[in-house]
Amino acid sequence: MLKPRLRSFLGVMALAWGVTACGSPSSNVKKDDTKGGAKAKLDTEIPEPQVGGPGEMVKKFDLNKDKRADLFKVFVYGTKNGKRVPVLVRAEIDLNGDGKIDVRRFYTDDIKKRAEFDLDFDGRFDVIHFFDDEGNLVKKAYFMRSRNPRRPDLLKYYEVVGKKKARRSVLVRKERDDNLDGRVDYWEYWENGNLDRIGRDTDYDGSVDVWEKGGSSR
Ligand SMILES: [Ca+2]
Ligand SMILES: [Ca+2]
Ligand SMILES: [Ca+2]
Repeated sequence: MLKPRLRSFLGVMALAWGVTACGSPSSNVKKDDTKGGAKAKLDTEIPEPQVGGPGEMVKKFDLNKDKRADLFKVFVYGTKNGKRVPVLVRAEIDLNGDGKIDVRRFYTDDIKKRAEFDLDFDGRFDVIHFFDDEGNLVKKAYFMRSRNPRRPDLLKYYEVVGKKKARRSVLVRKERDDNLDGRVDYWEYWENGNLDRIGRDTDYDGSVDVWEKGGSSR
């Protein structure tokens, strides 16, 4: 059985993905729906996340209907077809309702360019996804062990294949920095969904010492 908190978290995640994936951001702007009615009872023990900065407008959404905002859409004014309109630049989500943001998605010209995830809810972002100009995933950077934001301990690279609606991102390479010295020491090369070969830099001088044949089907 799923715990209620986890169920709520999964619900918010599913809803958040649906809402933030919708077309034109300005058409999705709704009134703040967190005010609640007579029955509204705010959990004052945990403050809502503080989202937005100077020049930014924040629209709040309560996706799991617990009377606390969990999705925050951030807009700045831009120009579209000669008109001054709010433009979506960021969506921030508190998945587990602890008052801290766990997912941030960044947009340029309505296309998502980057997404950051705090997978273990400790307030530190652990994974960053990067997208190309069409919003296709091209890279993931993991900071599971590394505390240095410039030095991910794992990178995954993707190639975008297929046309139009069939476009998808396929894993082609993994690079790992096992000894956390900022230099890759483990490589995986993937072809057609299969691990083709592995390279290891066993003396950590930056170049591969041992090649192994892949063979895994995943
Ligand atoms: Ca949170
Ligand atoms: Ca974390
Ligand atoms: Ca290394």
